[in-house]
Amino acid sequence: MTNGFYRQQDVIRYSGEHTPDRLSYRWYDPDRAVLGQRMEDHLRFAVCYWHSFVWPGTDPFGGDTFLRPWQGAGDPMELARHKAEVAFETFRLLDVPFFTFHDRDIAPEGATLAESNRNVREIGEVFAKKMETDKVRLLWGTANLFSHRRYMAGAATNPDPEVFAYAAAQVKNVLELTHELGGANYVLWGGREGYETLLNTDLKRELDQLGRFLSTVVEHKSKIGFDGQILIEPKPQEPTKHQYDYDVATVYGFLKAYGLENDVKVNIEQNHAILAGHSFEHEIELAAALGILGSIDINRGDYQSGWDTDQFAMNVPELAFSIYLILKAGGLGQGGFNFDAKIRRQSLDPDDLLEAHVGSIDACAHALLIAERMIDDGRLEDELKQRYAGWDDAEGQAMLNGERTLDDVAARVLGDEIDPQPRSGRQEHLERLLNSYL
Ligand code: XUL
Ligand code: CO
Repeated sequence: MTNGFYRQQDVIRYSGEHTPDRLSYRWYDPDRAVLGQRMEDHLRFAVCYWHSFVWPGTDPFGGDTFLRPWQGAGDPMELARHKAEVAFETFRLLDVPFFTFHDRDIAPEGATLAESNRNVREIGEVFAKKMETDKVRLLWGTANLFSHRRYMAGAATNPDPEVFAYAAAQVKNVLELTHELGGANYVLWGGREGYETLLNTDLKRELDQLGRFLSTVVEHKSKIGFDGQILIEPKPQEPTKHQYDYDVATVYGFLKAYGLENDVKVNIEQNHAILAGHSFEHEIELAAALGILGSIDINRGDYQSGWDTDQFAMNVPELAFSIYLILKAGGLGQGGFNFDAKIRRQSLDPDDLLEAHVGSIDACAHALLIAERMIDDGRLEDELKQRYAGWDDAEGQAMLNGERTLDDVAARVLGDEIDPQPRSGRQEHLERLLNSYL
């Protein structure tokens, strides 16, 4: 069933690097073995519901541009069913293994929370039925705790405890649906968990509320036997001026403070990383070092604008180094690469939506193959090992393991007349080496 939405009718397949075909994969070959694992299982791509099927093409200065058939007037649940048809047709055509959604993406808000929850469950049943025969699985579900005006001053961090309670009731419904659909993860992005001004904000209280909220989610996960990961998605600002889940480092500090560092990981988004003044690679490497690397929202921010442009990731060299770091960290496990990315508002043709995914899937697959060469060749890793080799010596290990006091260390330096000589960091050499794999 295509609903006549796309011109493309056949599942998009790998046709090789030189195919002139617009809707064929040039690099993404799902069954190809990469470092002993299928390409599909390394990358675990997901199509997101919100940008691809909900966003109508608005920007702050202009209205809807896409005018999709399910975005017009009509019975909201009928439109939601139509949207689900096209969404699943998209997953089928792209041959992706996963999708992601917010509750409010898939079903309309009702007059009461009970009605909203029922609407979400009704579309959840449509998904479950389709998933009996389709290949696609759920990478993660999440609750939209930021669009409705009740959440304008935050959800968990709202000064009104009834808003906290309402948000908790909404999360319970989506967490349970995610569990029933066999979701691999559950994501919390604190879209309004932050503040506009400290003049009206009790920061300590709000952090305690957020800590408690997250703990209830973790407790409920165990209660219902959900074995997916709970993930926080860091973002520094937008929509609020300052968001509590600023970046990976801030989230880790927050998890430690509330004793949740073993229960919650992070979902890192490229555009959020650069909004925080970091690189995507920095956020990946730090999360891996702290043991909280969970999943990726793959997209691309514009380096000149200070907002979340959410473009499809197409920069192969940048992706290659990022994927290299993920491979070195042991891969994403239950996580995946979720296309939290939107086409530009002028990309009106339905098949533009397919091609955006095809292009970015190819960019990631190409990058994965480059990263494989980097791993197989091993020179980058050797250079790194060499740089720290001194720490593997007996004395380096003794200092690191706490077997030397400040007195011991000082006595050895003075006694042996130690005079360390600086060594080159070889950055340009390494940059050339990186380029040699592209
Ligand atoms: C917003 C964002 C969200 C989360 C899910 O910037 O990235 O779409 O990924 O709520
Ligand atoms: Co995101």
